[in-house]
Amino acid sequence: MNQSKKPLSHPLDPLLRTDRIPHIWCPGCGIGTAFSSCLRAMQESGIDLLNTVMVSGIGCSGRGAGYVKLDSYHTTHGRAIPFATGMKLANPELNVVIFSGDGDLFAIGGNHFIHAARRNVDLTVVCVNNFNYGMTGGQVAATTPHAVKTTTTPVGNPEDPFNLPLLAYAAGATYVARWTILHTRDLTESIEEAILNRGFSFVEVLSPCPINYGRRNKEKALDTLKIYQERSIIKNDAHPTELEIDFAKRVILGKFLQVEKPTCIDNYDNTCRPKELLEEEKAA
Ligand SMILES: Cc1ncc(C[n+]2csc(CCOP(=O)(O)OP(=O)(O)O)c2C)c(N)n1
Ligand code: SF4
Repeated sequence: MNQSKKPLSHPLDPLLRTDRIPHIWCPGCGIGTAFSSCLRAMQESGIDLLNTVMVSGIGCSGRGAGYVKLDSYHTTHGRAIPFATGMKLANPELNVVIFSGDGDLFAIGGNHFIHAARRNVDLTVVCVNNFNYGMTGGQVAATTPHAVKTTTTPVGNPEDPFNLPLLAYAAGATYVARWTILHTRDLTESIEEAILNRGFSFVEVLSPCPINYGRRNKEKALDTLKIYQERSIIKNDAHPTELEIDFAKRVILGKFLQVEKPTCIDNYDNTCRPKELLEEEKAA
């Protein structure tokens, strides 16, 4: 390297642990793009970043927490949401953003997801959905499309995947959106809205894993982006029951839901008694 040249900088450097770069993500992987959108959204939302925490589970996506220069926690596989819930309940002033993979959040961590949504815990969940367990070699996930090949379904997945926005909606989330890593502006704006939304907020990000998913299905990273470009339809307010992903036909993207509801903390006082009981006691 020419020593007289200043090292290249990036606008997100202040939010990155640059000493940990180069990152582990493979060439063509979409996680870096999803991660940049998430960091930009955190920056642009105007929240106090010194009072903001990022939490991830384990997986390639889960590495996000290790690269962000904020308070951050790289928790065990599947446990990002209960960890984040504990932090939020202990310190309601914290902004808590979860950045993790579909395997982490919806397979081993699936139960935590539905209950945090049901309780309307004020968290923002950004899920990188690459349709498989990328880090461990490309096993089938709860999001793998029907008939797709993975290491554990070598002749094709016999099962049907979750429709994640429908699951979030049915469980009680108050903000639900889906974008791809090709739609970076919409994605960034959506994550920003999700961060500012009071309540359980969910943003699904469709993202290529060319190494473990694409390779087995003869789909290079650019092929995946082309599919995102040609088959995605933006339909804000679409009903979550319409949102099954069918890459051969169409994939609906957009912001599907934003509603106001009391959060978990609104419903309890700090002794964990329902607010109604307190009011009755005060009135007595
Ligand atoms: C309790 C436990 N079970 C299994 C694993 C192995 N493991 C690590 S990452 C992972 C899956 C990651 O998939 P996903 O969350 O979709 O993230 P990606 O790597 O695709 O970004 C698994 C099964 C583990 N680390 N801990
Ligand atoms: S294995 Fe897949 S998800 Fe993991 S970094 Fe590589 S391309 Fe990305």
